[in-house]
Amino acid sequence: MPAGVRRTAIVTLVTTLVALAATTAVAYAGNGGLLPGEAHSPNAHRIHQVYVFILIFTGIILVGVEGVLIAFIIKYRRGKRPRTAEGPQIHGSGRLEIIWTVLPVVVLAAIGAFLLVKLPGIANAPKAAAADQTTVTVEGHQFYWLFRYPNGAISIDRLVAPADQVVNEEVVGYDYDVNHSWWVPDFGGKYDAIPGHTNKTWFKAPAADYVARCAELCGIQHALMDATVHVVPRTQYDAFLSKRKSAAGTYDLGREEWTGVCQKCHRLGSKYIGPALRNNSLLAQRKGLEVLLRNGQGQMPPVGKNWSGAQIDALISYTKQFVAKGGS
Ligand code: HEC
Ligand SMILES: [Cu+2]
Repeated sequence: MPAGVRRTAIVTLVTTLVALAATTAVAYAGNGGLLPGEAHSPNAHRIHQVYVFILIFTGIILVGVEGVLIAFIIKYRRGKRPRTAEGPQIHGSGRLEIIWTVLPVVVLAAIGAFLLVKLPGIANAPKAAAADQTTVTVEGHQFYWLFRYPNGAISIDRLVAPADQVVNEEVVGYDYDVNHSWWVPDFGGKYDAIPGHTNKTWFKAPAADYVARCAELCGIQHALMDATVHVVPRTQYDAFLSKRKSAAGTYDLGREEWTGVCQKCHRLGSKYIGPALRNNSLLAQRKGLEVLLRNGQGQMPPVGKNWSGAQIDALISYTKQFVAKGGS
């Protein structure tokens, strides 16, 4: 090999190895390392098991194929043979052909069988008494998550849920909005919030706060479209539900609507995505505000198109404080 070519080969090899090592180190350092973060729900555990199972095969295949490739590159390098020398012409090898046909079939069958065993436990919630089941509707909107509970209570950007019980989620979106994707990494997969189809999933998690994200680039404030899943003991969950139906709960909802919906684009004192809102009389005007929220205006999406009258009342009960008495 001429010295120039050899130098290029060595530099390429070293650069590749350094890049590989650096990428592996970064992958190891972040979140769950090579694994997809932590699992805190039975379905997420099963997804992990499938992930690891497949990782073992793909790992062995990667090392095997790359190992043979490198070994062959070294063993069969040209060396001192002339450039024009022909290699030996080999036709067929019964044993090799059988091995490379049967082995992949066996590997794929093993992965397929393992998946079929695990899949029902990922898709379907375990059977539980009706009293121990909760179903929450998860609505994706620009740029907030809205949760509807069985008693009609509503919260925004913070899903409260009972600990260690099955919580069914029905993820929906609207045709006047864009697509979103509900993702709680600790609970496993991503579920599209799209119009015309309800995506169902579930979790059963110990008491803690879990991070949720919109996993679909959905517009200018997509990065702020995150939420918390606040899992608490059942008694606390029940207390939250009944409080939401009280006057104090209405005010709480109004505050969540302001911080979770309006503040994604508005500030009181300065222009942000939308205009500054302090002393904007609409914040205390039931009719005018309703028209704005249901229809949007210019660059402002119709963020409250499917809100009930009570939801709009809740917002005003909170935002009227930003309008000076007798002011503009
Ligand atoms: C996605 C960003 C976004 C969100 C979310 C948003 N707005 Fe707006 N808003 C805007 C923009 C942009 C405008 C300017 C609209 C225009 O061009 O006329 C605006 C305008 C307004 C105005 C001024 C209307 C006028 O003519 O004076 C009010 C009041 C308002 N928004 C209230 C709200 C409230 C209340 C919420 C929460 C429920 C909210 N907005 C949520 C972007 C947003
Ligand atoms: Cu989104």
